[in-house]
Amino acid sequence: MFCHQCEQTAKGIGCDVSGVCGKKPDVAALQDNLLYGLKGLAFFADKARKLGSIDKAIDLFLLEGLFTTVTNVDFDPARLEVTITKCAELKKKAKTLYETAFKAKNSLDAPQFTNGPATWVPAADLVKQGELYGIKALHENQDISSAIEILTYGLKGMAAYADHAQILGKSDDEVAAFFHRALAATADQTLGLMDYVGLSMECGTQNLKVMGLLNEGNVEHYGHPVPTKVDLGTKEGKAILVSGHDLRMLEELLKQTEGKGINIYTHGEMLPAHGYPGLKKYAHLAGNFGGAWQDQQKEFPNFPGAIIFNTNCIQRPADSYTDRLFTWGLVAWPGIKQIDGWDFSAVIDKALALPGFPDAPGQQILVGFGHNAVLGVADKVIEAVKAGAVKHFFLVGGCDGAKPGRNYYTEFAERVPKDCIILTLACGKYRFNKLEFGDIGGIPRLLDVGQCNDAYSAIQIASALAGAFNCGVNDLPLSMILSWYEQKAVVILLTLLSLGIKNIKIGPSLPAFVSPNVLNFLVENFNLTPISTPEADLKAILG
Ligand code: FSO
Ligand code: SF4
Repeated sequence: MFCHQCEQTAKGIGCDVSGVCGKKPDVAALQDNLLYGLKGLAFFADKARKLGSIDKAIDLFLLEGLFTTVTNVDFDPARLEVTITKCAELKKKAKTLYETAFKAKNSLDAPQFTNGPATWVPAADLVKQGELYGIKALHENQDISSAIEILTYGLKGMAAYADHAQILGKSDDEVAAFFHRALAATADQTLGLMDYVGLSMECGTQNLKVMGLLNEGNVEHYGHPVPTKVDLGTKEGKAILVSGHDLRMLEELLKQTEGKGINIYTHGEMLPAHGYPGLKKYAHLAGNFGGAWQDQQKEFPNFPGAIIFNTNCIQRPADSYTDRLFTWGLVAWPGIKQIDGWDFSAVIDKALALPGFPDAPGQQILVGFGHNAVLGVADKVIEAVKAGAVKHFFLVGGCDGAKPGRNYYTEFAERVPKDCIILTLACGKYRFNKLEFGDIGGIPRLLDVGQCNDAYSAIQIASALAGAFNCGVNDLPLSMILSWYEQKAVVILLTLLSLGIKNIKIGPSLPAFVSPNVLNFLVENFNLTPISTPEADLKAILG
């Protein structure tokens, strides 16, 4: 195996014996095989679509297939084999759609393709077959290979958001067309470096649309987030912990547990759920438990109820809680019970059989500062900037992770001068969201914008501020200090770059899949730089 798609990759180079995430070589090979099959599917789906032949099942499967290969999602070889088989069926369907549409248009048989993913069919030994399709076989040119990887990881990240959006009934045909065209392009040996750079920028643009769709879906279902205090303590009663990102799944669980004496706690990236009126109305949405995803093995043994993951980031479960752990959607771990569909009675029964929590009030933290809430007090914010009470805004956010070096973000937030406001989002906020930051004239100094996909909200806030000050986003007193871990962070970075946002600082380390020349390109065109020390970076920003 060889994988370096995430930040914690072994030695900063690549996982080649086993994944630091827990991905075993057979699972890595199956994921590589699936990705290659998806390229074949995209190849024909793209051609069929260009001839007017569209199939919704193919569009959906492409998203789910890509999301399956995101870090910390699917570790189950048996499930991956089923997914690969489905990929083969749909690829065959896409080929037929293309050939039929071609013949109808040209009164000729469609040309046959004799190499590349177009010819992919699953072999008897899927693991062995997958070993042929690793990233080392992508392209002989290191820079082109790097650019293909950037695009691929961007597509994987966008697929995760597009999947959440479609669960809420939101999809877009232009986005589906881009997925097919861009994924097919990753195997097109006629393309060059700048083609992939262009496609990566387009991926960023499409992802803004996808995050917008997801935001729209969330807001239509649950209302705009409002500032809300979240309890970090516990309430007496049985308990279920929900980890992941999917609000719709949480809503369904809240409905099914109403009146059963079960309290629902959020974990990790589910924390922003508390700010949505349509979710906070459930009195048994009791609070938030634990820190970011990488602490689950330490914290879950102390949760006396059932635990369910609806997306990444799942880690290898410790034995002490495997019997009360469940997965839903695309997340899978071998031997862990999977909830297929929307019936959570197995999780509820498990929670009822476990002791639950006593009453133990704790600290409260504030969430719910999406763009609607922040822009609702825009006048106050603009006034404070004009009066010199607010000197600078920092967006300090992104993913958290286990590797050392992430204390930078805690220290950075602590050192931000008292006349500056910190916007945060995604799981990286757990590095500092329990600290006291106070306020500036009633505006909290720490504003939790939401989940990673709420980068959409942060972009809306930045654009509105730029509008109010009649300048570009790059001219605002705003600096972005981002932390990355997996492929959703990659696509968010592509979105920011596609908007022309410069001077972003990124850490804790640079992606291993970015070649030196591609990195130079990013530095020269966007002044994208690695973090250094909180003192030096703050000094460089504030002067
Ligand atoms: Fe974190 Fe995991 Fe939300 Fe990621 S929980 S690391 S970028 O999945 O998506 O921020
Ligand atoms: Fe390694 Fe990350 Fe790949 Fe897992 S996803 S195998 S940790 S690079």
